[in-house]
Amino acid sequence: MDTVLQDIWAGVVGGNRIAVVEAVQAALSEGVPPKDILHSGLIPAMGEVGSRFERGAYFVPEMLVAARAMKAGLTLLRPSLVVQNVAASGVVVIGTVRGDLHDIGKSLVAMMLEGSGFEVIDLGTDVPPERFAQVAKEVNADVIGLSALLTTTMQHMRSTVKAVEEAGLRERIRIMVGGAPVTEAFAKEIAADGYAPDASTAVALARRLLR
Ligand code: B1M
Repeated sequence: MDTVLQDIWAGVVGGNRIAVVEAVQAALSEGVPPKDILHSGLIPAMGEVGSRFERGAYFVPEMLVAARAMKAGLTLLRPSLVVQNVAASGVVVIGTVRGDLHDIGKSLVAMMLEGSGFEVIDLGTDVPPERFAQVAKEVNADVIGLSALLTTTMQHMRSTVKAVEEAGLRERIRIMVGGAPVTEAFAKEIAADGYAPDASTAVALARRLLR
């Protein structure tokens, strides 16, 4: 691995925000493509943090500082990811479902959608089902994007689909879902319109749903 990418990886795993900011800045000025910084530095580092948590080597505080360091890196990448702005392709209301505080994946998907010309309204984390429906109606959204990182909270995707149905919006608004525990089969089971495993597939899916 490139030294600078290794520094990014180590900075996130070690929860060292300043080291991550410096390494991402160095990578950008060395001309490392933002997608390499993301896919060979930041994202694998969070994977490592997750494995360390799973085997009891890390606890919540370590995950938290790693997440802060990753977010600082993402903030620097944002202008490069949102650079190829084209005409608005549609309106997406996105959020992490009720009870779930994980926001990095969702924010990355939001950033990539914005970079591909979508207008994105990001409702943040722990979003109640009715709020998705209410905002989607207010802004006349084309797509609602739901993210969940916990096997427990992914169940709230089902109640969100239901809330959108109950608000009388289901015919008009497409719903896409994603997040580590979510699968294509689960998306089908809850009657969502599509599932994407990562941020770039999410962009392709949103485009397809609008066609
Ligand atoms: Co949490 N956590 N966490 N955590 N955390 C996981 C998810 C976990 C897998 C760790 C582990 O055990 N290996 C585990 C879940 C187990 C399970 O349910 N199966 C877990 C747990 C257990 C918990 C707590 C319960 C821990 C506790 O308190 N005991 C707790 C729950 C809090 C809550 O939400 N109520 C908790 C808390 C936290 C922190 C707050 C400390 C922190 C989050 C900080 C933040 O987000 N601001 C945190 C973190 C950082 C993680 C890990 C390490 C990293 C998540 C991440 O940011 N990944 C995670 C382990 C892991 O994922 N390996 C873990 C990087 C990100 C780019 O990937 O989010 O998957 P991801 O997003 C991807 C795709 O999934 C997809 O595209 C993204 C980009 O490619 N995608 C979509 C995501 N949303 C999409 C939406 C789409 C389409 C694609 O369409 C709309």
